Amino acid sequence: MSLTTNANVLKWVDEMVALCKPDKVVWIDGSQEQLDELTKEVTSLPDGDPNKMYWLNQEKLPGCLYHRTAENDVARVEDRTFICTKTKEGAGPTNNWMDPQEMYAKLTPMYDGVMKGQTMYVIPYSMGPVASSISKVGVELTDSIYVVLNMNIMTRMGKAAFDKLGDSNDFVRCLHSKADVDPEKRYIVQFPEDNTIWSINSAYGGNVILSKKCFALRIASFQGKNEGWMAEHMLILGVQKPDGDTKYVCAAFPSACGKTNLAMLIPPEGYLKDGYKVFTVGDDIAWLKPGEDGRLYAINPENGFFGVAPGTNAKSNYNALASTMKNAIFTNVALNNADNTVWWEGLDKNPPEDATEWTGIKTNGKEWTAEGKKLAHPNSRFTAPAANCPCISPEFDSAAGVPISAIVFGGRRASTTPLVYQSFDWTHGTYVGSAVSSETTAAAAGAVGVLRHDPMAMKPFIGYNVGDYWAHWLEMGEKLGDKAPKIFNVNWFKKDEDGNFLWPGFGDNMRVLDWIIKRCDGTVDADETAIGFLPKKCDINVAGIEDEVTPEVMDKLLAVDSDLWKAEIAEMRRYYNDDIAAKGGNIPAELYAVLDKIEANLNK
Ligand code: OXD
Ligand code: MN
Repeated sequence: MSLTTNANVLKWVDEMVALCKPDKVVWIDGSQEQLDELTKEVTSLPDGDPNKMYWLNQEKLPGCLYHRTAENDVARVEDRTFICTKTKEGAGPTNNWMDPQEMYAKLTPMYDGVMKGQTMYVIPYSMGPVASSISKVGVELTDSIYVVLNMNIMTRMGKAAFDKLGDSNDFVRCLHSKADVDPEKRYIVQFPEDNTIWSINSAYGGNVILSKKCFALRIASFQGKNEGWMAEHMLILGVQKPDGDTKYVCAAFPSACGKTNLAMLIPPEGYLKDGYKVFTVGDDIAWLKPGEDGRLYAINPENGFFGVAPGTNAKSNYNALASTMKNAIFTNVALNNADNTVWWEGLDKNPPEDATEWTGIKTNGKEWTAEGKKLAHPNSRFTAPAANCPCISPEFDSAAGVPISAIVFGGRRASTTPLVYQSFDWTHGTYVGSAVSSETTAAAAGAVGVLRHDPMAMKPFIGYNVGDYWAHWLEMGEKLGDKAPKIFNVNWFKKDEDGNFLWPGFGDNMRVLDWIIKRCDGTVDADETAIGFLPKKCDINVAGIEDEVTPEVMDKLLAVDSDLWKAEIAEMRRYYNDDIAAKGGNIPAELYAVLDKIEANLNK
């Protein structure tokens, strides 16, 4: 029975049913009974069925499930991801593009009859607290129970989303079919002008939880441009000071730069003693909108974390690990067969002797067969409810969102970029975001240490032309005026001449957040340099780590090497000209002016 009388929803569902031809249509109301029934069905599938999910040890991991995807289906597929706007220019130089009519014509035969013999699940969901005016509704149609159960963790799923929508046509139409999980026919397609997403031939989280990257970043960034708000690949955290005042910060880093760790940071002892607390509002995505008071407010549109498991342990991220201890779904990690729990590289130093590799092969814990000799896939994931997180913010469900004081960009840079600096103003901050880049690590295939541009950490997620996206940033800055958040850049990864990291990172990043917040409060001075405002050496609190971060080390961390920066500016000019402007991106003149200004500063 349908859960809504919304004519737009009913018409679209009818059309998609006529196309996909499922045997049955089930409307997901979000009730526990229905979820229990679906869980029973998916865990009762025979071993070897690719859709099967498994119960884990219900004493140690209550409510937790396990799933393996096909070996060819373990990550997002950027080369098969498209932005289909009417013009190629609309998608711009950072996206794959195809004409929408051509793409519909290509994909329609693939969806024709694809759900014969199967059930179509209709999933209504709200991105963001149901009561928030910043939130938006999506509806995902899928033939996968794994998707339903993931969406239940990652979004506010169920009838309440339809109640929020009412009769409106403002919902994102998401169609997913796992089809044959054929990598040659895998497509992840956004049609921003139609509020539509079509995903086919994948059953892996990032390609099928369509609320996440597809809606909350690609479609939402396009909506934000048209409606005067922003969808960003940013964590949101709150720092509560001893006097009780909480300042909120958003931060955008490319992958493998510790975004989830910063979002869930545990402050160093001295800060804890003084009464500082850090709260997580979000670990991946922020929707930002000016509030009635003219400040910029953020909500986390998601309701859970879809985190990378390897490397997560009680020391690197206690709060993330704690979040996975109940009602979570683990995908492509390894199994410890001795007690039916999970394991991944970096959880501890003791791989289980009786293990099942992520590929499903049982091993003796010594001779592993999977490529790369890892028990868990390097991109194995946990899907965990945000409510499990010990440091979840009391404002997590706030309809108004939280007021943002600072926006922080960062990347992995062995040299050039100092530990932290503040942009001169919003326009310069927009430039700093456009210049986000990171050096590749051994975690990804290909050469190590190669610089990759990843503007605002949004390169794979901007749902329209990157030049227009930068122009939208500038417009937002103009609208916010002197109420705009201050914009900073951080680099936790600077190295000395011998290749050793100079900064301890993890919880000690609190010391940098502390300076950032003091800058927002106007309680600390800074040195004006060619590239922005830098901390005075004595203003980064190193109490407790003086042996490691000596004054000499701090000098290196805060150094601005003029030759390296001239090379950086030259590379940015090349990037703007060759990679963006020459390929159809209109770069706002204001950003070229920033390049000119910094260059002139360096030549002074
Ligand atoms: C993610 C990503 O999974 O950014 O969050 O790739
Ligand atoms: Mn992400």
